[in-house]
Amino acid sequence: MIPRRPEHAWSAISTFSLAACCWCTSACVQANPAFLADGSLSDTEESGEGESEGADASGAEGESGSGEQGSGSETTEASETTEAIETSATADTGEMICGDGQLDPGETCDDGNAENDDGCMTNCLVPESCAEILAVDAEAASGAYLVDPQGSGEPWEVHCAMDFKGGGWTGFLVQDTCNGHLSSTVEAIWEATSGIDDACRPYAEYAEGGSLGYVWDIEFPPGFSAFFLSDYEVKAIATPELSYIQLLWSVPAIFPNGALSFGDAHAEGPVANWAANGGALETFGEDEIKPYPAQETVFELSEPSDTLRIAWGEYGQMHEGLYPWWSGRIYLR
Ligand SMILES: [Ca+2]
Ligand SMILES: [Ca+2]
Repeated sequence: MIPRRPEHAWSAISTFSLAACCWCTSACVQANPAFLADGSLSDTEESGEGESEGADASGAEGESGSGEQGSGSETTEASETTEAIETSATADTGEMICGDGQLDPGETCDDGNAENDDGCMTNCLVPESCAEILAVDAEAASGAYLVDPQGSGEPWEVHCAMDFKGGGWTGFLVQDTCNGHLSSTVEAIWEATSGIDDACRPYAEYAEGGSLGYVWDIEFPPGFSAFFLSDYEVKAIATPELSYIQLLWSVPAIFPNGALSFGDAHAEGPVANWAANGGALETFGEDEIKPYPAQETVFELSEPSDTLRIAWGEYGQMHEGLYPWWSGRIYLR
């Protein structure tokens, strides 16, 4: 099911207190708010192989381990044993023991098991990215993993692409930008009617001609130096022309063409662009959804960054606009 675009810019986000601020100035920044308060993802979520076991890193709070590493049956006994070892080790040497289910200095978690997909790795660190998981387990398979990129203390599920071009790619969904998983902001360079729909997707449009330009910055604190898009789709509002090859973030469109671009928010301009990547001749019909023209194509940044930027703009006389990320995943590494 495809949620409909709301009729009025802010109707879909009227429940958010910060909603109305962006009418005031062209430079105001709108936080992309928590949307699915229960942390659930939309129906676009892939089930994926390698389903995570649902365990989290709460073992970090000092619970005893699950005992999966050993015979697994005498949990209490195993716990008592490791506790004794721990006490002894601490008393004797102060050395940390990873895998004893106790949070020791130098550990950010210790769940006492041998799994790396549950938000606590076997080195007793909570992974911030799929690259960290691959570094711990070179044999890790592609699939669902729990990670905590922002150090929130609540690891959440991403898809790790472990067998694509070196592996270690962290793949997240548009919904992760407003359910508390990843911080993001939407900023108007050229302001138009805009908002965020009920599935967490920002959009901007003008109904009777004019210009619009927006940047959407998504923070990824572990840092990344390359990205690719997978099953990534864009939805038109009316009939935008994305034939402009954007070079600078500060110039989102040139009459009569618009643009859709991706890159490092700290750089001067994008490294991926709809028109430059083969979409120049693609035309959108009314409310049409199209795949980004370069899927599974790795785009390299000139230097590592911690913030991905998605930019879109339009400049023309017709009713035009865009949802720059309708569905699919973005993978960072
Ligand atoms: Ca420990
Ligand atoms: Ca684990």
